Amino acid sequence: MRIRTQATRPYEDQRPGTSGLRKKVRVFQQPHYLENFVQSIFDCLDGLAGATLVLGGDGRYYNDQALQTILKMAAANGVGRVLVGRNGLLSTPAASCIIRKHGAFGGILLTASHNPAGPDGDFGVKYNVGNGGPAPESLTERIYARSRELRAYRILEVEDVALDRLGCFRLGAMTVEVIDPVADYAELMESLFDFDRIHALLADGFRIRFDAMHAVTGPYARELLVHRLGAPEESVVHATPLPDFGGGHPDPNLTYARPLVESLWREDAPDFGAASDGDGDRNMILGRGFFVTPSDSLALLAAHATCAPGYRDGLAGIARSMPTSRAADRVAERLGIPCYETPTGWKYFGNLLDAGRITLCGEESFGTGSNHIREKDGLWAVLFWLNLLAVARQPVAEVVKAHWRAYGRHYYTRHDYEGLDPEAAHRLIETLRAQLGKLPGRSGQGLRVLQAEDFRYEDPVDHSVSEHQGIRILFEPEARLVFRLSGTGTAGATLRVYVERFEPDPAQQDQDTQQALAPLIRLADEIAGIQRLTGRARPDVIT
Ligand code: VG1
Ligand code: CO
Repeated sequence: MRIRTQATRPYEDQRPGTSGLRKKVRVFQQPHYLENFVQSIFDCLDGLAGATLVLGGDGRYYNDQALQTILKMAAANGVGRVLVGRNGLLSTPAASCIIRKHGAFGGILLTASHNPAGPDGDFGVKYNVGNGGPAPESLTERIYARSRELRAYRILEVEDVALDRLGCFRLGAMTVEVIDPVADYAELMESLFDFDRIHALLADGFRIRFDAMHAVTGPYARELLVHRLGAPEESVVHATPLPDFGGGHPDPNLTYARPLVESLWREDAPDFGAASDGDGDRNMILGRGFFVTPSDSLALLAAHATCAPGYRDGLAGIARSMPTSRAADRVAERLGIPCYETPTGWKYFGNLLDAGRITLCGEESFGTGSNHIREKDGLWAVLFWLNLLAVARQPVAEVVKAHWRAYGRHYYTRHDYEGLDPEAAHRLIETLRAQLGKLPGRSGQGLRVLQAEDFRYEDPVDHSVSEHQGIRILFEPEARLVFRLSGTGTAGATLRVYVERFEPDPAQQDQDTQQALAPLIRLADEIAGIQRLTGRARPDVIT
């Protein structure tokens, strides 16, 4: 076995976005493309020699080749040991859990999350640090800088290795340990939630349906919901991870998880429905004929947190990404705990979690999590909801409506305009930015602008600053518009428009969301000129 130093040329487009480097599979298939990025990661890690890394992915197309390449490169770069999920599978939350539990130096996660997979789909590589969370921006920027000057990478010349059996083997001087992808994660879940109580709920005939969308959570959901909690086998559907996710788009929302949504609106609907995304970190929660917005879900879990054994002692604080609705803020206020507002992306929660300032956190994009790991966690949210319902013994809709009566309702929606001409999308944001100073005081659709700004975040722990994290406009009476461009897309630009309005009056809390927000939605177009600048009359996806 020989270590080869392979000459290469730098690529200019390897800047990680909101969550790792995401590109079309075909981009990753260019000569040395993956290798360059992986070598750039390794070159930026001080103390890698002899260290333990965790490796796994969501099972999508190109995972297999990438796993082999990364293992050989890790061996050539002096890594001591790699823990890899059997068949290369690890959900993002499980990888975070394993990094923490085994005290690993970090981990490489192969996923493009909810983006479609297959030869024409997307692929992604994300580096997570020793706390189990996504690398902070300072590190991803260094990796990017390195990728632009890289001239060579190191790789072990050796045959591909088999990853389908548990156990250890050597690869050059490095140890590879193939581990059960589910065991550590399932054990952690059992330590947080009241499994006996959930078991009793299910035994009493409470029916659930979990849609793994042919992505990574199938084996996790089967183990937890069926084997440990006693739900009937048919409660978990689309449970076999497929390289192309069955041709679907594993994004758990009302648009892409349509079959699940329809089954919850049928006459014989189950009591509870849930889905997760490609890599298992997102969740969607449904009741019978009822959709829980992710923002409400965060607020509800916070309000009911002490019903779960893992949170019995209460919460230190809550954090939400800036575009997420302010429902959680109201709960934090009543609990007398701080609520932090961070830029979009899970990496911004890491410092707050590590410093013990927050216990729960979430994003409007179907992401919820806690200090148990450093990623958002889809099945965790599902189990938390089941724990809550096992205690409340009320339908999902009742639990949510009671919350609205107690705290007020935040009507909330997100409109996505996908595949835009990047120039037009950037012009829209620039135009908005240019008029921010003139907006306060202006009125339209019965709302008056209180404040308009380009969101800037200073991390309260390490004081690092992140600029241009979205344009937000606050109105009176309490309402809000946020505009930002996606940092995870791989084709054209995606404009996200986040719309929120607070409704304190219980008599007004039963409206259709799009109707309740219609004036604000019109205002968004008036202010930002969406149709004028992008040529689009309506969004592609509404969540
Ligand atoms: C989107 C979401 C963001 C989330 C990110 C990664 O980013 O808006 O809230 O953290 O995806 O989620 P963007 O930049 O496209 O808006 V996942 O499940 O892709 O790891
Ligand atoms: Co994801």
